[in-house]
Amino acid sequence: MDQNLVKELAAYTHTAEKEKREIVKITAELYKGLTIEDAYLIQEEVVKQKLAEGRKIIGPKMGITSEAKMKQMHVEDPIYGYVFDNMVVNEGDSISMDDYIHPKAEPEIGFILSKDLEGPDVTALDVLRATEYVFPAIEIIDSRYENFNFTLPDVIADNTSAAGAVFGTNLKRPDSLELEVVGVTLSINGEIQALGAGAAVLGHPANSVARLANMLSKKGEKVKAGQPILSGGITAAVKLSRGDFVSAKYGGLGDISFFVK
Ligand code: OOG
Ligand code: MG
Repeated sequence: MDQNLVKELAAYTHTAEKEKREIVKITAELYKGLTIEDAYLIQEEVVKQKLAEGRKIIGPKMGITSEAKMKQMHVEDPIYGYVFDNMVVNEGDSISMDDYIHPKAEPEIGFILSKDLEGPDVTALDVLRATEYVFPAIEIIDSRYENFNFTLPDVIADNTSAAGAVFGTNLKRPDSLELEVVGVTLSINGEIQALGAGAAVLGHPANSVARLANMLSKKGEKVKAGQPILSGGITAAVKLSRGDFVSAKYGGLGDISFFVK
């Protein structure tokens, strides 16, 4: 793919993100033949542009790792993107609807590794052996595309809709839990809107982190120790509105919450 086009399409999604403005998906008109490989080149360019603007990568995220998400978004394969410093929301804090286009929240299980993981043959067992802590998280996604309408390459080129992340501080050792049977409810104003269990994420959330390591190895990168890693939405994402109190409650991993103003 032409390097100028990569830059242009990266600026297309990145500018929409900064201006909190909806755009038409790339594959509708601008570049109908966008492939997944092209899309990751665009994502890399988005990352470069953000770093050049002084943003910092906090950690990687996996997406489209559960059946609930595949069905909701009409796409079928796991993808990765990055959470940046300006996306982090502290537990119990408020976000403002003004900072987003049409945000949604999804409960996830986070990982922190004590050693780097390098693909291409990383297994869930390798991930669990390298995991220092797991923690509860809520991801705030905000596709820059109209109505969250996208193909897989479109959403990859949009840094997988990354817009916010609440990392819970209730850290647990991975061997103190059976992550696949950790249940979670996501509530808005005290009413359960979505529920699931860790197994929804590729059978076990550690499979998702293994997949991340194996995908990153294609570009010679590793999953790094110390970074919080989002393993992907367990349930469908829930639309947010002003005045919402959003809380996720996990079996054995505690609760996290935030407000929407
Ligand atoms: C894409 C991001 C998916 C997840 O956890 O599945 C994602 C989207 O749904 O807009 O972060
Ligand atoms: Mg997510």
